[in-house]
Amino acid sequence: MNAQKLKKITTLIGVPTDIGSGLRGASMGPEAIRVAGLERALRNLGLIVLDKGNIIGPPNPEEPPVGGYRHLEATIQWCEEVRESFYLSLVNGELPILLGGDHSMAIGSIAGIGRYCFETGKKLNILWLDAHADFNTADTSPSGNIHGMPLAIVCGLGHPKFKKVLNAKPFQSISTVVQIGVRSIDTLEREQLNQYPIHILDMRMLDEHGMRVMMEKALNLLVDPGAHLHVSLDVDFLDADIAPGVSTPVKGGPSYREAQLCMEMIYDTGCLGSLDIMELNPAFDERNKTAELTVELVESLFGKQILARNPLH
Ligand SMILES: [Mn+2]
Repeated sequence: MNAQKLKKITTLIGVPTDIGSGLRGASMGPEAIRVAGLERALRNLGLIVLDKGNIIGPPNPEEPPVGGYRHLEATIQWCEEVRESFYLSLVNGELPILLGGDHSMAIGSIAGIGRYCFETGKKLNILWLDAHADFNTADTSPSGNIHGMPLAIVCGLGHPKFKKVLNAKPFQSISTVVQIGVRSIDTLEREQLNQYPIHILDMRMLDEHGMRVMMEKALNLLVDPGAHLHVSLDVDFLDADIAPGVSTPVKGGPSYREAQLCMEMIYDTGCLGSLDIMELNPAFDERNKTAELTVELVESLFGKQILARNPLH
């Protein structure tokens, strides 16, 4: 239990776009999370919170795919802005939190983290919490929506133009990737995923062994003093019944308590280095309840506990 190692200054970076999604609305995510009280919640935990406002990028052109990708150029423009903000925040010794925005923007955050890791000689370990594997490329994606592709792209697959976004070669820094909560994978995506050394702890494994055992396994792989730990949280990780405010809900996900345990166990490691909060879609939410639930989870991720725990137990 080394939670005191967590950085004290967090930076909120709003990325209001749904350019990588098949449905509109995630562009309203950053404001919904702010309205749900994220900044106040983090301050109450003793953190210094710098809200940098929103990144500005091109509007959603709502065009069909070209060469298997929808909105490739505009997505790259957004991701380059995200990359710069994330990199700067890390160089300043802060813990950046991306307020998405659809999940394609994780290409930008991970590009920034990758550059920071490359320059500081750290390994980059990623925990990807999501109902989907996000490992499509143009060859495997049924839709061309880039929010189904970010993990494949940061692993070096996808259109060559993404190499420009990933100028610091984060895939050279990426050491370990663990996915938890996966319950929806496209057929060709599965074949592509099987060729990469990604640890997938899917819902079947969660059902059989429980969240505690799965998180112990994940954190054993991810926690390393010489590594930066990035958590990419897609809100559709959560069961669709408790988190309706997403573009692509999938039933049969982690419950409220399972998700809380997941967050608390990450906090206990003291190793969280950066966070994406992705795919919150207020257009599908009910009175902002998914945003409020997300804030509660992030509180646990930053140390809110029911009781102060004795580290020996
Ligand atoms: Mn996702």
